[in-house]
Amino acid sequence: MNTKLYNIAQQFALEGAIADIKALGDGFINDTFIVKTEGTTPDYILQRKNHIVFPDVPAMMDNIRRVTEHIKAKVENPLRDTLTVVPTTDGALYYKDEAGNFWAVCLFIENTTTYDRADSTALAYQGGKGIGRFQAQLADFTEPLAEVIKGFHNMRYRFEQWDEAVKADKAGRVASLTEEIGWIESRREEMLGFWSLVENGTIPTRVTHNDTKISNILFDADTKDVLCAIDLDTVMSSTSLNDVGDALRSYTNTGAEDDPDLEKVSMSLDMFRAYIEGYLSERAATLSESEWEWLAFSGRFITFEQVLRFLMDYIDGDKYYKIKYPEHNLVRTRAQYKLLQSMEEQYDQMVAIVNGLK
Ligand code: GN1
Ligand code: MG
Repeated sequence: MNTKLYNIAQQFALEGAIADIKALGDGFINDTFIVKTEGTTPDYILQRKNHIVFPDVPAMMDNIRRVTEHIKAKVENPLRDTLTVVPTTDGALYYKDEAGNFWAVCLFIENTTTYDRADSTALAYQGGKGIGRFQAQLADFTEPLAEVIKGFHNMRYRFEQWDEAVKADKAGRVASLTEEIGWIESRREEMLGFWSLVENGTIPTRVTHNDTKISNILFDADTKDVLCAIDLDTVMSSTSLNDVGDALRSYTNTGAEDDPDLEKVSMSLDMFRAYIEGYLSERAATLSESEWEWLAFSGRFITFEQVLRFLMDYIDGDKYYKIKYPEHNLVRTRAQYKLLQSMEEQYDQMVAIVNGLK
């Protein structure tokens, strides 16, 4: 066992003796480990929170604590139906090590599964239901939440960052990206047009998850029913459409997010219908007219944003997302763009499905 990790885990108020610590999952931002304990005591998730991406980890952990406590008060099984933050032995929500890294722990929820890809419409339905329920549970959470990443899904702010990145051309890659940059520029007006509806309040702002890809959702291992949303780092005020859009980007893709084979990438209308049906099973009664109207578009919006973010990181010299090989962010950009095009081609059908469910 890695003694450094062991010493960090020991800072937290864990039940039982640590038996093993292993790396877990494939997050793009944080480093995640599972801490196994001996015997029947619970296991734990230990994370090094990326403090470059999240400049105020204490505020982020406080968001997570308040939101999970709010949910716990409403559910049947508070230790299973949402995350449980485990404090340090001093009662803090995080531990800062000597190197300045921030660490946090939550309870590992037994007998659960995660997926990288939706392999059935039943799973997509469950995923939609899970996020719909999450938003419904937090509909009466009225305390302000810290904005943990400035302008996270704010398209106007994203375009400011984009303009700076293209101008600075830090990695000297802009000249080779004429076509890809054109993909962004040709949609600038349309995407900002949508965002202005959020800015002027036509589309309401609520407490949302903001990172709803399938791997951030926990399912029951036996029933395959959705259990809860995990990775609550980006819980903030936003439009609930962003949660739907980011999930559609993930669940409806017939290929991988970073598929090098673009033939495999497209949007599945069946998955789209299933996700939306699941979401509406929890949210149909409380959606505003404007949310209904832009529900299908949300998939295009967040997929576009992801094309922009991957390409911007490639232009910046790969500073934000973890990459597995040098061109990874460019491969991601192209695969997400293929998905965006597929959504654009099928947009009339997406709208018809939403209208049929109204
Ligand atoms: C990151 O943290 P993770 O791997 O769940 C990113 C999301 C992106 C996603 C792309 C804080 O999610 O916004 O959509 O990668 N999270 C952050 O897969 O930037
Ligand atoms: Mg995350």
